Amino acid sequence: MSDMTIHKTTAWSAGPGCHGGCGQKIFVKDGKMVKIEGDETHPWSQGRSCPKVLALTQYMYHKDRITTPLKRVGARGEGKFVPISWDEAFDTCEKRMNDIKAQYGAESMVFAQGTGRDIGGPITMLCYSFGSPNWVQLGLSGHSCYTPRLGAMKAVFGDFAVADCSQFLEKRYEDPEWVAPEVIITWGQDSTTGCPDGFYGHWIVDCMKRGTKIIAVDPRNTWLTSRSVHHLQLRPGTDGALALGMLNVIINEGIYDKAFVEKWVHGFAELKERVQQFPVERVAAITEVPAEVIVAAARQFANAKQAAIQWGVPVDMCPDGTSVAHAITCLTAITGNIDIPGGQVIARPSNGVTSYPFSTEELIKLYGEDLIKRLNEKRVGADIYPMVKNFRGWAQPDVVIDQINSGKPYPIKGAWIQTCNIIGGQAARAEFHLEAMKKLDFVVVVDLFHNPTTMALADIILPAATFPEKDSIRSWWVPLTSMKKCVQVGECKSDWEINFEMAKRFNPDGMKRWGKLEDMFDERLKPSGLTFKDLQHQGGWKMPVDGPFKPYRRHERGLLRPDNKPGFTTPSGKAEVYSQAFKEWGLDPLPFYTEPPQSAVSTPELKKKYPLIMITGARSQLFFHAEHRMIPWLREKMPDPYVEIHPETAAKYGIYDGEWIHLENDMGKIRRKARISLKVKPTEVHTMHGWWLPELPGKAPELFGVWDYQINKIVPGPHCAKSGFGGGQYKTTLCTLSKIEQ
Ligand SMILES: Nc1nc2c(c(=O)[nH]1)N[C@H]1C(S)=C(S)[C@@H](COP(=O)(O)OP(=O)(O)OC[C@H]3O[C@@H](n4cnc5c(=O)[nH]c(N)nc54)[C@H](O)[C@@H]3O)O[C@H]1N2
Ligand SMILES: Nc1nc2c(c(=O)[nH]1)N[C@H]1C(S)=C(S)[C@@H](COP(=O)(O)OP(=O)(O)OC[C@H]3O[C@@H](n4cnc5c(=O)[nH]c(N)nc54)[C@H](O)[C@@H]3O)O[C@H]1N2
Ligand SMILES: [Mo]
Repeated sequence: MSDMTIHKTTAWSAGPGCHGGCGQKIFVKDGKMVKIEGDETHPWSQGRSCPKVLALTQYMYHKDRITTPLKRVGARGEGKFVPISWDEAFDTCEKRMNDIKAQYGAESMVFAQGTGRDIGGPITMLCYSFGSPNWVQLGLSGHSCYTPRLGAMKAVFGDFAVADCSQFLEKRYEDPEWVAPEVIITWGQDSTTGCPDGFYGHWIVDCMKRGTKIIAVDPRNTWLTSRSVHHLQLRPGTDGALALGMLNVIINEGIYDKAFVEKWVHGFAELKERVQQFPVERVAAITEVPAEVIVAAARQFANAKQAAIQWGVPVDMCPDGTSVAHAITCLTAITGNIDIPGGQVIARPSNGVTSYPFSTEELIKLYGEDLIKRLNEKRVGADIYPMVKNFRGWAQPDVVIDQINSGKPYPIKGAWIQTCNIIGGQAARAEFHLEAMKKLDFVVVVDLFHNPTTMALADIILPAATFPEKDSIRSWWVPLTSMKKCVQVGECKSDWEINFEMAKRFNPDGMKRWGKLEDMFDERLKPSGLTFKDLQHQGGWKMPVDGPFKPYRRHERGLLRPDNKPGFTTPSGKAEVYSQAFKEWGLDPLPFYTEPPQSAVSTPELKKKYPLIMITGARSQLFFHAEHRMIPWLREKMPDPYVEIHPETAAKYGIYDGEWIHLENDMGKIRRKARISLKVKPTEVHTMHGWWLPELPGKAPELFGVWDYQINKIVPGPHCAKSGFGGGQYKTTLCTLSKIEQ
């Protein structure tokens, strides 16, 4: 044991794969990680770990891990790759990408990422250094993850906000300024399972232990819904109507926060008028939630002294997800639950640090309007969707894939894919995506394992590092943290190292101010007054001190706005339930409701043919999306993909528990093991996404069984959102069940 060393770092990205942020202790012996344990001194995670972190040794040292750059030698899909040196890999990427740029323009390369890992920084650095505006979560229909929620909050409050579980205070629950929310609405989020978006599920449990009551909005029964005071078990995708109905109750009963509305809310009269279209009986009919439950929940939320809402990706995946998020944000605004202890706490990147200037706002600040103008001229979808243009520098994913197909208005010829498995999990209508992407001239995938996307498409594969193998910084809300490299596996490099090298090749002038990566971290960290080394010396994390980055009541103290006047960072300085930003972007300034594109109302004939509503992708603690199926400790706990079926439904279809069946609709069918379960209503089924079987042959057409098991083969696109953001049909597709003929 004598030579064992312990290194503290932050878990984020490869390994657990997650949105991360928890403090971990890495035990290293003879240059290898031998054990990992939660860091009990870390203010966010307080020593906790999830199964994916605990299985990390199996992940890092897995026999199938890719540990050198690879070059494809056979035809695409044949699965033949040979190891090459980093020099050859970098040179090849540089040459092939420059060829595309010379022939078609830089915009003909797209830079595709998956969810919010440590990637927004490295990938935009590379994308903009190459000169392309097309940074995109490719395949994620409607960019229906987080972006709609962020957009709505930005429009209403000018800032983002999250449920206050004391996470912005170093002393946490012991801090005298904090009070527990009387009520937390968990709205389409099972945070105890997924710890999504810089929020930890155990915080909600900690609050419950301190008196918080839960109102759960979820079509399924979960651990959390079973402990709620009200479970609003709505029909999937009808959240917008529910929120508008709750607003109707709160406004018409006069139980909103009158003083706050008077002083701080812009457009209340217009909102009041709008919600009259949503009397509770109508909403009950749309959502299938009994009217008295809607009324009781609305009253409990509004009458609480302080109350919070913690919401999840199903909100974004509703049709017009941005508007659904807008409606829910209005609930917070009119009850005065913003910027107060135990309410919705304004969340800004820690100490004003961001890992790279990738928000439109910051890019303008740094490089001027010109760059943005130039990028927006070519950004895919910006001409169609003003919000794509003005809010976040994404290209619109559904439009990108159509453009890869059509070549109009300009051809797309290459893709740099980093942290995403487009074919195995991220993309709706996965086969359509594969067929389109096969047309690309050059595809790079930066990943850790082979998967259906690497097999089907990659010309070059670059091996990425897990979190104990990398240096980085993280400022997703608080605390500001550093990640410290303490081991090396094979020749793997971090996404930062890879993209830093490539960005220098494409943009030597712009990148020359940073000799090495750490110089860039130091520059980014400047607002915090710390260098990368300082941050590490003080234990790897820093909580915010009083000012614009620490709660509460910052709007009253003039700490939010750049002009230092009291108020929110909106045009009116108020919480804009009637959003001037939306209006300017040609969108409805008030929240509205859109029926799911497939339903008894929208498509009665289809509903007869496919009577079941298929909810997909409720998270499991064992896997992150399409990852981890090759990790023995995790797979052992869930060997087979299953579908939850209500006993009445199973009886109707003559299906027994454990039987392999097909889930089917006009797009095709995939296999699932039946799990008879009271978690779902008789009218609905639920199954997880991201299934492919690493133990099956990887070459095309098998692609690890992806077409037998990947649910997104039968999840349609395109999206359904006037803003361009929201409305992937991941939670609302219709299907039926059928027997597998032996
Ligand atoms: N372990 C693990 N953690 C993860 C992930 C993972 O794959 N594995 N993924 C990460 C990512 S990228 C994300 S976006 C988050 C997602 O995590 P969450 O935001 O929690 O979203 P889901 O797990 O999809 O669904 C949460 C709950 O919403 C319910 N639901 C389904 N459809 C609807 C609907 O139409 N309306 C309402 N109100 N509820 C509905 C589901 O039944 C489920 O219980 O998790 C992140 N964390
Ligand atoms: N049916 C259905 N489909 C869904 C959803 C759903 O609810 N239902 N949810 C959607 C949502 S919300 C999202 S965000 C997307 C997520 O989609 P993705 O983010 O694409 O999800 P993953 O399957 O985890 O693929 C990530 C890939 O990146 C690799 N990877 C992990 N960490 C790192 C890293 O640090 N560096 C590099 N270079 N590679 C890394 C992994 O090995 C894996 O191959 O999926 C969407 N797909
Ligand atoms: Mo997501």
